[in-house]
Amino acid sequence: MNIHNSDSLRNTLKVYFIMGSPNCKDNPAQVLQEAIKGGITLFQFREKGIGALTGDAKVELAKELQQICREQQISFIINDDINLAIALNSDGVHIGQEDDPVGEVRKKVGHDKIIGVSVHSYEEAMTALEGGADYFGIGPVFPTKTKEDAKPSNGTKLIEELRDREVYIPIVGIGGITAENAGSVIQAGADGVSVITAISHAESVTKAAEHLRKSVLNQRS
Ligand code: 3NM
Repeated sequence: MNIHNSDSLRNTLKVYFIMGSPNCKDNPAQVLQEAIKGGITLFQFREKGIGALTGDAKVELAKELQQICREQQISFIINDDINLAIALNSDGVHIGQEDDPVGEVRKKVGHDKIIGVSVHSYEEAMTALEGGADYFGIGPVFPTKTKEDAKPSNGTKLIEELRDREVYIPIVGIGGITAENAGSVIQAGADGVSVITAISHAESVTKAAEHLRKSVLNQRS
């Protein structure tokens, strides 16, 4: 996307909601609409875990959620599935270390798309940066039960290390983040927070998103 230091991407990353059907108690389209009403700034479709949809059903849900994002002018990012991201012309993709190298993904999706990369060390961060990542996802900051193969939580150490070493790419923290602890993630140097459970499992999705948004916007990084 070539906007590594752009304020527009930093702002877009502030309240970053991720989900797929296994994360929702209600209909995912309704959960997304309520989250948007509460002020999320970006959405990632991540159809993973027990009961995750596959094939046509996954594609149909992705299209439905993308349409909602389009109507509400929220960027729509797809987790891992590069082919789906290309087929749907999504605004971007988020990839992990086990996926194709960033440079390969960049060639496939083009320069106008957002590419987010999960990184767990300074070395992984440098490789992703050289490959053309637009932002990093760093976690798990706090313990999480949502990702089965999540690494042990590591607090905000890597976020602080990257900022200390003058790496200014946009960063979001992920893993166990709530409205209560989001402030510490921003204070550590992140531009935004990515959450699944704190919004998708809330009794009121809209209020949870509002609450998280307030916590993030009230902090100065
Ligand atoms: N990635 P919750 S942790 C999708 O550490 C994901 O890279 C992580 O869910 C990482 O907000 C995680 O419910 C799960 O803790 C985040």
